[in-house]
Amino acid sequence: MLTEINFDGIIGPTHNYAGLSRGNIASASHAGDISQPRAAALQGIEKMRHNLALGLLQGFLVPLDRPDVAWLETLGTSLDGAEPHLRAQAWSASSMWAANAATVSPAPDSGDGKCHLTVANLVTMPHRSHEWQGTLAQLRIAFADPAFAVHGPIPAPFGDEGAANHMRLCRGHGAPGLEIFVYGVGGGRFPARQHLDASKAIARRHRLDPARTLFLRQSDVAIQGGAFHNDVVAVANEHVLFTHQSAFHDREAAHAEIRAAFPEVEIVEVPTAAVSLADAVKSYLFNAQLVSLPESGGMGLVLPTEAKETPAVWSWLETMVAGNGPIRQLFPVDVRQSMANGGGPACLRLRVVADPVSVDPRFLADEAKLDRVAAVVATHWPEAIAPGDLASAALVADVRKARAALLEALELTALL
Ligand code: SUG
Repeated sequence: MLTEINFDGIIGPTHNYAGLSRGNIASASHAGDISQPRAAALQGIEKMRHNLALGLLQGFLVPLDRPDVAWLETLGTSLDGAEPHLRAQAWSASSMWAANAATVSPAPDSGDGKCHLTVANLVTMPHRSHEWQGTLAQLRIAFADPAFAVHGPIPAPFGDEGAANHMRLCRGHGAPGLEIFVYGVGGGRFPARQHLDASKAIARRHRLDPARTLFLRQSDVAIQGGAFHNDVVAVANEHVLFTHQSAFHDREAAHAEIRAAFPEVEIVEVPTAAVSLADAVKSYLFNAQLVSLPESGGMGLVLPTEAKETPAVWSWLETMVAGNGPIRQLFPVDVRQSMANGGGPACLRLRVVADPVSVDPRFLADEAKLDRVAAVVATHWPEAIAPGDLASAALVADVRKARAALLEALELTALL
């Protein structure tokens, strides 16, 4: 049976705060802080456990081999010789944000009845531009079954940031859906990371029906306000679109296009007067996992704890769940280590609608497997990384050993 499975990026042992993402306010404001990779990974594991307990299906992707020496070699340098900004870009654990791993079109949406995945090229940010090779290697293993078609990246210079700029509306996850690609137009102080030509290329490759595909422009106000991905200001699940008033360029036209293509849509909009864009970005209210709860039949929001700590946001949410709308429950989770780099609960996961039996079981989670992962993390992940540590040969050896131990525990040593 087709079901939604959330694949979370396991937070890698090189997690650090290098201030690498221009336009991502959290990344810039935490630049130079001391990170806590072990605590970060354990927070991510707790989120997976939380969602398993809700009765949701959970998978994961493993951290990439970092620091990426091969990438530095292509730049004619090495870990020892690299300029500090290149060294930091080689060290980034940014593949934890699995929403940027790929764009996924479930089988009912595609012309050939396969679930299509296109690995994101992430070319706008140097530290992310060398993720796709390691991510693609995993996607090819996890989704090797003929039920899937896994594609390489869209060529540069068309920036593609994966599922973070893609939403799907449908009657149920296994039913045909309306796929919405949200792109940005450059020119402002902060870069637009998703290019329209990339979105259109993905739709063609995934053999989507043009009548069930929309390309909507993200508002410049949102991008310049720190919403570097659309999933910072909007999230969809089944027939519900949960969005901030300032998410789309020409809001009325965007809503009209959505309603015309998918009349059953229920748009739950948060007005700027109730929650400012600044509060939405700071609290990551929309970077929530909007999930269909198997038990109650309603929907729930898995939100960062920062949403609870932002008074305007929490009071709006409490009023919403007390009403008669489709979103019935709020589940704050602590992913502060990731949040400090601009990654909330929704950034940490890639949604794939598929029959779980068609997925390589090594990438699927249960409590026992998460116990094993947590034990490896507790033993091998560094407790803290300060910016100056990135020059340490001893730390390089430690993080390599840590990743190898994880891959061994998961029987994924083919990825070593
Ligand atoms: O690409 N942060 C990530 C956060 C990605 C969030 N993902 C989604 N919204 N789906 C980014 O900006 C910061 C790394 C640093 O500064 O060290 C970083 O890459």
